[in-house]
Amino acid sequence: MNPFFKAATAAAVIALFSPQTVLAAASDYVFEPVVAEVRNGPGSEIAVKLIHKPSGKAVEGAIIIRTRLDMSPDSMEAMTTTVEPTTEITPGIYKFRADFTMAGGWALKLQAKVQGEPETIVGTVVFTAKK
Ligand SMILES: [Cu+2]
Repeated sequence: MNPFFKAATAAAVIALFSPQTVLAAASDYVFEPVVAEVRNGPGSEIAVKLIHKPSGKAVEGAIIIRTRLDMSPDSMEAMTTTVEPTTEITPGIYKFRADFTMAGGWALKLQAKVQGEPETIVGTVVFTAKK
């Protein structure tokens, strides 16, 4: 194999497996709060929208595969609480019931699958729980 061809092949392989190539598609999606200020206390309703950034459209039918709710915005990452999806269906909006245990900033960390997108969508939405 001549050296030039060898280098070109190596470059093509790097391009194929580069993490940036993979991230480009998943990063087309962003989670946003429907309302960022929420009620502090158990059973508080919170909701997020999933937006496909290039089109600006809400994404329907995403499957939320993982959630974590913690107080990392207030430097209390170890403080977590339960968060459960509700059965209520509004297209493009994903609703949860959260048991807030403290007023302040809470981060809802999400992983989701979207049809036609092989990569897992990862996002963080910050809510402020108020009395
Ligand atoms: Cu806390």
